[in-house]
Amino acid sequence: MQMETDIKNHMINSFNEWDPLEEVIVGDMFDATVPELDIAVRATMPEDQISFFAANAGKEFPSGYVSKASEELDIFSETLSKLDIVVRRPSKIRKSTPYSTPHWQTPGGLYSAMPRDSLLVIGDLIIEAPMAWRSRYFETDAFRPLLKEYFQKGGKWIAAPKPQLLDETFNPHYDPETPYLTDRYAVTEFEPTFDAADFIRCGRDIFVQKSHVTNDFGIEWVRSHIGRAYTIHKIDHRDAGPMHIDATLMPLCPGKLLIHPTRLNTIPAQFKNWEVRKAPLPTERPGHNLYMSTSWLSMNVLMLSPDTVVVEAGERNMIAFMESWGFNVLPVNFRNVIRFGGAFHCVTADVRRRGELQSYF
Ligand code: DAV
Repeated sequence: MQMETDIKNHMINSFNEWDPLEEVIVGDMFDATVPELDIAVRATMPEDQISFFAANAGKEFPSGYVSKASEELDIFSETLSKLDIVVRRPSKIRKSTPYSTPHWQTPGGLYSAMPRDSLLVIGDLIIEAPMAWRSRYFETDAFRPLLKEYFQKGGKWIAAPKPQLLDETFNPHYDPETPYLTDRYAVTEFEPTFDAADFIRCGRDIFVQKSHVTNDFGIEWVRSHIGRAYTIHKIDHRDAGPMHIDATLMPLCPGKLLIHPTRLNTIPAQFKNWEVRKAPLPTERPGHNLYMSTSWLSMNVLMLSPDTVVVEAGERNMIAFMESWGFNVLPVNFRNVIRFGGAFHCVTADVRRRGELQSYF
């Protein structure tokens, strides 16, 4: 009994993507800076944005877009607060400062907008991810005050081995079309790298995709650190430019799995008794440039509970789809945030949900 009480009182307690949300970190856009166009960035960014990255590395993103996205993030945060969800924000640390290691230098960082990428929350543990982009080397700094506080209040906190990100980490001959067949990803197996957003949690089962930022070494590192209570399953995808699983495979609640219509080669066997539906087409937004993603961010939703989902207000198909699947939809305007590569799942790290470790399969 004593143990159960302890678990319920943990500051960090988040085993899946849907238990009722109690506390969440929401990212911010402070000093968002265009990242250096290194090999791993090149491999994952939209083709029509490559010249923008090449010309603007280390400079600020167009400030009008940044301030509009900031406003949307603030409104989203207030909306969650009004629902009695505790919202925490990163501290304001400059991103436009050049930095170097003994081996390389870069004109600056990126942003603190997407804690889903840098912080992997599993149960009562937060893991700082060893991210492959040199521009994201210090990204967790802005979250350190929160991480220290969570630790002091009983959470567990570790950082994966800091990668060196030497040239050996990257494969200039990565396969831009079928890396899932040739196994030629932008990151080599020189050292463990992963972005937390390549993992998605369903209690005792965690799904991961190998990608241009997450290698097998990184996946094995996570496996060896989270213990026997969990099983990690590598998904069989056919994404030409994979980076992050959360616009490909989105478990919404026990029994309901949302998938991208074409990116999965096979649906993981664990879901055989779940209802699996393909995401509807995203809203077309002519002239609305997305610097860092496809429009499939329409799938990048956040569950507030097993029956309530946050969807981008302009995604009419997705809203209707979710309603007809039995969910309550909270529409939130995020049209400017999505320019920067993420929607509601990406901009959050759900540190506490009301629930316990279970098996759903
Ligand atoms: O469709 O560009 C976005 C994933 C965001 N974490 C895409 C994938």
